[in-house]
Amino acid sequence: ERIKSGTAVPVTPPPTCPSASHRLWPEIEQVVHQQVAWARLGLGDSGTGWQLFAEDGEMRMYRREEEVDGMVVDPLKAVHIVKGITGHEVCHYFFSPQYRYDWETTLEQMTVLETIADDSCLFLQTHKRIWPASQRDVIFWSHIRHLPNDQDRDGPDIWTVVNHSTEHKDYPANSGKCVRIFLTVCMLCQTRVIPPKEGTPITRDNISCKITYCSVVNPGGWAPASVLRALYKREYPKFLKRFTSYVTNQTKDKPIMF
Ligand code: 6CM
Repeated sequence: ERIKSGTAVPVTPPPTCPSASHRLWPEIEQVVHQQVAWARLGLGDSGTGWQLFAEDGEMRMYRREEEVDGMVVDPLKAVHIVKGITGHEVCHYFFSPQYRYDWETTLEQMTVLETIADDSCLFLQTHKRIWPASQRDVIFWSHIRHLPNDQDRDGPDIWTVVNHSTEHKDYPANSGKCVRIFLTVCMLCQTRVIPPKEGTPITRDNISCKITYCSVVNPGGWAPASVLRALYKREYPKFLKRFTSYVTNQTKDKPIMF
C-alpha cells in the first residue's frame, strides 16, 4: 500500500550488521578495518623487512623479529594459493566452532563463551602445554565478514575472519594454571575464477583461493625466545597446510560456496 505524503514513517534504519549493538562492536569494526588494510598490503613491493622462514609449494611464510619487554612478538605474514576452494569456504571452516578440533592441533579445550551474532563469537581456548613453559589460554572475539568488491569490477570479493584478544569478567587472566596469551589474527581470502568454456558450469577446477594469514601473538609471560621461534617455525606451516587440506577435503564433494 502506498504511503500518503505527510504520513509518519519509522526513520530508524535497520542495523547494518547483526552484531552492531554489542558492547564489543566498535572495537570489532576498528580492528577488522585495520587488519584487512594490513593484510591487503601484502609484503609491500620489495618485501622489505620480512624474513622468509618457510616455503612449501605455493605457500610462503614471513616474519619480522620483534620483542616487547623481552618477549617475542614476531609479526607473521603468510601467503598461500590453494586450488579448488573459495574464500567463503576457507573462512567458514576457520570461523565455525564445530570444526575447530578437526584442524587445530595445539588446542586442548575450546569453549564458546558467547555467540554475539551469526558472524561474531567469543571464545575461550586452552592450548597444549609446551615444555618448559606454562600452559597458555586465550580469550578472543572472532568475526567473519564478506567485503563485496564494489570498486573494481574485475577484482575479487574478499572474505575475512579476524580474531582479537579481549577480556571477560568471569575468566580473569593468569588466575589458574594458565598464562594468558594475547593475539590478533587475520585470515583474508580472495577467490579467483578462471572462466570455463562458454556454456559450461564453473567447477572446482576453475577456482583458486589466495589466502593471506597475518598473526601477532604475545605469549603473555616468560617463554624462551629460541624455543618460541622454533615452535612458530614448526607450527605455523603445519597449521596452514593442515587447515587448507582440511577445507579441500571437506568441500570436494559439496557444491561450491561462493
Ligand atoms: O589462528 C589459528 N588459530 C585460531 C583458532 O584456534 C586462533 C587461535 C590461535 C591461538 C594460537 C596459540 C598458539 C600457541 C602459542 C603458544 C605460545 C606459548 C608457548 C610457549 C612455548 C615456549 O587464532 C592458528 C594458530 C596456529 C599457531 C601455530
